Amino acid sequence: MLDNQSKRTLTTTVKLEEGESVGGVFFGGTPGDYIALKIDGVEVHRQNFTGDQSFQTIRLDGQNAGEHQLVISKTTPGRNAWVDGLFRFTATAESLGPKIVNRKHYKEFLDDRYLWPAQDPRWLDSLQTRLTKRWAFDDVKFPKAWTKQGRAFGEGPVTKPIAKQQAIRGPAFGRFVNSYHGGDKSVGRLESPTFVLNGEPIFMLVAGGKDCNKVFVGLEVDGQIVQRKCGKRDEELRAVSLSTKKWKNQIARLVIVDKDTRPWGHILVDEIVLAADGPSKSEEVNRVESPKP
Ligand SMILES: [Ca+2]
Repeated sequence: MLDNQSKRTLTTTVKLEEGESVGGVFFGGTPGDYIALKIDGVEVHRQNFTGDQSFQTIRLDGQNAGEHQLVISKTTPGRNAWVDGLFRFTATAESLGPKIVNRKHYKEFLDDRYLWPAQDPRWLDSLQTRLTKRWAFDDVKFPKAWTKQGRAFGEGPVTKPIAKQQAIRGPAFGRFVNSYHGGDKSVGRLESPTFVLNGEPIFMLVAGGKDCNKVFVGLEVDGQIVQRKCGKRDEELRAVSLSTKKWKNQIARLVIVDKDTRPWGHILVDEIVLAADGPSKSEEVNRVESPKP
């Protein structure tokens, strides 16, 4: 962590090979703060801090091989900016993974989030070919068209444990859904908008209580919960998947339910993705183009 209370600008030298970038994460900062790469004092890539209190990815692409200056600039005296885990790496859009059809792909996708800023067009392009839907829960409010009942889920996704909640482990990134608002005794429900199942799996991170009848993420088809997942009575976000094959072409929605008032009556959810339809990379030889619904 860098607490640069006293200095307004930190500069260090970094030698980059052809095609290398500097990665890392930042947390906080105030609007106007930034991290940048320069060559001979001329800026070649800058990322501005937005002041959002959640983890965001740093990615600064070098220009040619050679010596660059890495600059962290803090504009507001007395306000901190946190920058951590800076590293050199080579990642091209081509190296981004294939369509997410298994848990290994999903975990690679989770790792990729540390390399690509959320708004990087190459990252967004790659997601378009890999995913049909993604709910990252990284905004202050719940995603558009999701509905909420009860008070357990609070006013929106959070960045950290609430009150006396234990530390949260696993690949939490940015914000996530947490039904611990008001403690275990509170209840609530979140519902996604409806969507057509394409037969591909749905992946997500889940933690919290293990009574899947009372606290779970469910796939609802025709008003029935046809699949459900819950936690393991701890706060570790684990990758789980819901198969949708049996209900292909049917209309469904996801529900996140907390109707448990007992100890461990809460659930955490993050990073829900629906794999893209169409063939995966290994099947592309026989690819037939079909219009997206
Ligand atoms: Ca509860």
